[in-house]
Parts: sequence; structure tokens; C-alpha cells
Amino acid sequence: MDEFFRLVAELVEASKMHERYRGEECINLIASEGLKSPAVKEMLMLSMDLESRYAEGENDLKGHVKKRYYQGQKYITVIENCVTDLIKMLFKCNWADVRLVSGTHANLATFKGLSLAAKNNKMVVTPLSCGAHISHDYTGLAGMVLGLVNIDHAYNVEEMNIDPEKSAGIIRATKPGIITFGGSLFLFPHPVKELRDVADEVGAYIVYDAAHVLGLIAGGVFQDPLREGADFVTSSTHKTFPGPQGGLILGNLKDERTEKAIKKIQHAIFPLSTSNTHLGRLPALGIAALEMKVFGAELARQTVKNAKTAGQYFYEKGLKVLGESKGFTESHQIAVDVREYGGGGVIAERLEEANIILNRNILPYDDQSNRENPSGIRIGFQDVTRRGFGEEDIKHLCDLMLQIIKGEREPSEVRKDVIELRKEFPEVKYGFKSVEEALKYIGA
Ligand code: DSN
Repeated sequence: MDEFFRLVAELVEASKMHERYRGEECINLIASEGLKSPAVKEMLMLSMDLESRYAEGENDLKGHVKKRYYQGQKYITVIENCVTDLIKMLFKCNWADVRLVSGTHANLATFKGLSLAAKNNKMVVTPLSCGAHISHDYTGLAGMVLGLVNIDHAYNVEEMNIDPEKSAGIIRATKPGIITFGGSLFLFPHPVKELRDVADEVGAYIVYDAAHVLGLIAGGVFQDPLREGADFVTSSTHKTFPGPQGGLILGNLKDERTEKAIKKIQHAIFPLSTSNTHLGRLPALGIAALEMKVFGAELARQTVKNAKTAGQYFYEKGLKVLGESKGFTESHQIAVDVREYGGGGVIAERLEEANIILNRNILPYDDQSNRENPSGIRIGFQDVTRRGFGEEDIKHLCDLMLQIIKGEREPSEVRKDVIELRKEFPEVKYGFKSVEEALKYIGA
């Protein structure tokens, strides 16, 4: 076969194999991934024309379409405005932007906009080693693309959280324009409330990166950053919030200060950082918002319960689970130090051989240059929870993982049990089976 054609055939085959492998035969525990319902997937398939379209332009202070530079927008405008309003209603805020294509893009626009609004390029962030997202860091988007100067929050490793008193001192001394919370290794609610007054003292905006915990916030657990004092929430829409891949920003227009910030952020979205906003995901985002309104509380509670159960169970079986003094976690994820069993890289690869998929993770006290085999693994429970795992199923899964971590069984042997366990959970719960079922539910 011609090499070009052979590559196409390989591509199609690998795509089919991937769907079966990760979709049917693996247990997925990567904390940053989500699991879409059949209704959300169907809505994506029904939006294929939108997926080819453009809608560049400006939005107003409600987050609605104000001006577009293309024709053919009759329904696109309705779609964008509906989704924006659904998101605003779900998260109880009066401004949102859904044009962001990822959480990192949401951070880009927000950090850029706020550094312009504050006329200040200093940003206080959680250290990368303590769980910040790479886009918050001087080695990533914040530093290398936006030229922001990072100042670290004080971090308490014992509590796996920002130390509010020490961070207050740092903020007073350095007077940043932006203070960020949230991140990727995110076990406990961050002290937003505790640091709001200090932010006001120095005139800083507070940004809360909710990418990992957006679904938990929608479900009313973990914390409520906008009520606790965050000016803006940035997020992706495909982790604990189980929508299509994309991003969003939430905020409240309250006064001149927030108006100035929203206008600068909107400018940073368009024209500074978007052309195509990937419109095909928007209707599916709306369906996911409906699912979170209807099933979100139950899903969020069970997700956290499952994560806590795993933390406690691993701890009782002798593993070093971080955040012990605080009950291991209040979110969908736990962090486990597996150094004595070979390290995070080695264990993640062994688990992968058994079709248990998670990621190695640098822990706060690690040698930060050892990214290949750091001490930790991070385990997220949002996918298995949505498949219907309860606490006893979680313990069974933990037992299979322990057999591998402790070297008691070969991963290839355990793989058979993992595939069997996965087969016991064929459905996606806490969601709708079809768009029709969703419409029937709302009486449309
Ligand atoms: N880097 C991702 C994570 O796994 O947390 C989020 O973008």
C-alpha cells in the first residue's frame, strides 16, 4: 500500500482501538479527565455544522454576543447566549464567557486582562511543586508568554494547603496585581475567604482556577469561590464537570473595578487570543450544565466520598497517603507517596500494564528535577464514580492496585480482573441517556 494511504489506515485503526482500550477496557483514574454522558456525546454529534463555523467578535457586559464580524450568525448567537446564561445561572454569577477553548486559554485571557486592569505584573501563585497548574507558573504561560512575575504563596505540606497567615504577609510585602488559587494537585479548599481582605488592602484581583473542581462546585461541595471572595473563576469544562473539552471564565460585574477587569479580559479573549472559538462544543456544554443541575449534587458527594474511602483504605494498608491530618482529601483526588515501592513513574507504568490509568506526580518535597520518577501518584475518582462505583467497589479496585504496588501479583495477571471489574459498570450514571431523555425531563 502507498505509504500515505497506509498511514491513514493506521490512523483509523488506532482511533478505533483507542476507543475500545480507554473507553471499555481500562479503569481511568487521571484526575484531570472527565466522562461524558450519552446525551452530551449525542449533542456533540448533532452539532457538526457548528463545528465548522466562525463567530469572531465582541461580547457585552452580560457576556452576550454584541458584535460579530461574520454573516450566518442567526442561530449561533442564540446558542452562545443560551449557554452563557445557563452557565451564569448554574454558578450564580452575572457574567460568564464560554468562548475559551481550554482552561489554559481561560487563564491566559484572565491573567492578561487583569494584569492590564491592575497595571501590575506581579502574581502570587501556589508553587508548581505544591499543585499549581503549569499555566500559573513562571516556567509556563504566566512567565514565558505573559511576562508575569511569580511570587509563591506560603504552603503547608502537612496540611497540603496554602498557609493563609504567611501568605497574607507575602501579599502585603509584595503587593501583587493578581492572587491565584486552585490548581492541579488540589486536595483541600484554598483559603480564599481568609485572604480576601488582604487582596483588597493591596488592590489585587483574586483568580480561582477551578478546572479540577468545577463539577464539585456545581454540586455544592468543596468550596464556593465566588461567594468566598474570588473575583474570577477560570476553568476547563471536562474534568469533574463532565462536559466537552473547552474552557470558561465566571465573574460578577459589581462596580467600576470589576467592569474594567471584565472589559480587559474580553479584549484578551478577542482579539488578543482567539479566532475560532470551537462552537461545536457549546450545545453539549449546555446539556452537561443541565446534568450538573439535576444530578450534580449527588455525583459530587459520591465522588468525594469515593476519594476519601480510597485515601483511608490505602492508608490502613500501609501506604503513605498525603493530607492524613485532614482526612486525605475533600476533592475528587488523592496523592500517594510510592517512593518505597519504586516511585511514581515506575508504579504508574506497572498500573498501566494492568489497564489502570493514572499519572505520576511531583510531590512538594520531591527533587523538582526528577519528573520521570517522582515520589507520587495522583488518583482521581470522578470517572469511576460516574460509572457507578460505590465505596465497596472502590475498595476492591484499591486491592487490585495494592497487589501491583506491593509487587504481590504480576500486572498482566491483574489486568484480567481489571477488565472484568470494568465490565460490571457498562453505563454512565448521573446523566441522561439521550438528548430526547433530557428534553423529556425538562418538559420540552
Ligand atoms: N495538566 C492537567 C492535569 O492533569 O492536571 C490539567 O491541565
